Amino acid sequence: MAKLGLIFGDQLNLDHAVLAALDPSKDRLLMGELADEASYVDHHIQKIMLVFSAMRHFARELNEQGWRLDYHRFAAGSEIRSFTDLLRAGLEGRDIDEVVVSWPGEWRVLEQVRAWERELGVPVTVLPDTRFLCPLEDFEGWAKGRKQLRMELFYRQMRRKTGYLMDGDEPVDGQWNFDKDNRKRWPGEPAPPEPMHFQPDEVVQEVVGDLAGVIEGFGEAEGFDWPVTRAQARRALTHFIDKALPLFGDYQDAMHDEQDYLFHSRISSSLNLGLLSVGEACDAAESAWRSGSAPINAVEGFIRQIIGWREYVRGIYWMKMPDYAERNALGNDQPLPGWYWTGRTRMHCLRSTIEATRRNGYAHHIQRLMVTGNFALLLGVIPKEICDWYLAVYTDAYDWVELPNTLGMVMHADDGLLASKPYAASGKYIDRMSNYCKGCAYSVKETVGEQACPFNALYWDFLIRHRERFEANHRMRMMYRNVDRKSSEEVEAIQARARWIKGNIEAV
Ligand code: FAD
Ligand code: DLZ
Ligand code: SF4
Repeated sequence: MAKLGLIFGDQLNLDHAVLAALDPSKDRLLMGELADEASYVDHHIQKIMLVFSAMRHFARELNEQGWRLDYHRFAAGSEIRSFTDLLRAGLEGRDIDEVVVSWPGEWRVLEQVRAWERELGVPVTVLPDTRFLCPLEDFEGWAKGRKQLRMELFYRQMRRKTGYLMDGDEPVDGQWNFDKDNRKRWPGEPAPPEPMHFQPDEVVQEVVGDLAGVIEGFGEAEGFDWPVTRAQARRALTHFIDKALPLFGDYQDAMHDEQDYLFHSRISSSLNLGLLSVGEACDAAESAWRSGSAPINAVEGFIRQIIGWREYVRGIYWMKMPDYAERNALGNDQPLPGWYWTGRTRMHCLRSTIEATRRNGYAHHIQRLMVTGNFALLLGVIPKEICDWYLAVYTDAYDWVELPNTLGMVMHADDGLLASKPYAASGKYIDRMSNYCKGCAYSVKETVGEQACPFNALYWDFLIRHRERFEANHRMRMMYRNVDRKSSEEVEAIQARARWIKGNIEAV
């Protein structure tokens, strides 16, 4: 009798609970490129190329380490479409007494796993996912009994637990958070470093061949340069730490229409596939600070994103699913504009961000939050539609991280569980943090009239529409004071402009 370990396509780490639990001399492993996984949303083509290529490389590594692995390659028309099909085929004709997996990255997949014992008649063990620092039970323990689940408090606990940037029980340099130093507009210099590009190797090219004519996906395949192996991911991390980390903090919130990455790390796809560990990313950043090659605002900001936000959103996801995905606290009813998929809008900030997303399968955090996200919030897009868009268009997108960021942080559809106030902003914010408005057909200074920046009327209309819900929020008091300064004629004109934008959204 033997065990069968199924390795999910985003858990490509050798420090894997399934590998630790199995014996390569008698147990077997199973992996599969699956039509259902490649099509549950209209993924960016680079995401599918990345996941399949990284899976094939990892399979090679497992073989080299002596594991007996059955690997199902993607084939159009294959009857093996889902994880359940894959497992059924893997069990056939074999004497398997236990299936072992590690906790998957999506509720949808966990539901399949939970049905296996009944459907396939085999005991199934689900082990923890070793790619995260905070076990799910620990997150629940932290959350229990708290009225508010503020990220900042969770983050401080994670700093204490991991020891990152700690001096005994106190944060180094006397502060937990240097965010106020991290809001500079990028003035055009210093030039950001070229990110490390990885030419598609023979494995990527083979995947491209297998997908040709079968899966088109969103976006462009041309220009694919993502790390597909652990060695490449480590080189990309080192490159970031040496070249970009020192200014990561200063320009963390900046945007520019000719700079797709500025000083961001581009490591999310590698972290989320298991090619890089959270520990090695944070160790490298802390070492840079200790050796004096990167300042504290950059290093603290970077570590906060990883041991703070990343672990926190995962905890929220698993604690609140499956109901979380259905939430629509603001009662949104607008469909997602079609140009989110094409970039064909006259609004330069949105066009530029969406075109870069089509080109790269990437946008950095502030573009996701304050451009594509903010517009969907102000317009009142149905949460499920905008969540599916975010889940599709980035190479780093998986439900556990995409959903809380979109539904919670951006859309406030969880009624403030994740963010104490909505990140609603007018065009003024975008103008302050980018050069987009200079190249735009609209005027950021105007609120009504044909040439007025659509963000402006939608922003005031959003505040007016949701007054009852938000006016008592002390963080929004100033916003409502500004609403109150508007005359009734101004309010009417704003609402008329907002109605026009909604009615003509495809032409905006
Ligand atoms: P950097 O800016 O260099 O940050 C370093 C790392 O911190 C990232 O690689 C990432 O692992 C982590 N991080 C930063 N912010 C967050 C965050 N809010 N939540 C979780 N991790 C964070 N990130 C994803 O990995 N997958 C997603 O599907 C995803 N969807 C998002 C959707 C929306 C609407 C928003 C606002 C944010 C989303 N994020 C998502 C978070 C963040 O935008 C990306 O992690 C980041 O842009 C990735 O680029 P980077 O590696 O250059 O990040
Ligand atoms: C995102 C993705 C894609 C595109 N394809 C596969 C696949 O073919 N096989 C696989 O095992 N995983 C894939 N994934 C990741 C899954 O959708 C899912 O997010 C994780 O497997 C859950 O841990
Ligand atoms: Fe975007 Fe408005 Fe600026 Fe145009 S004017 S780039 S729509 S914020």
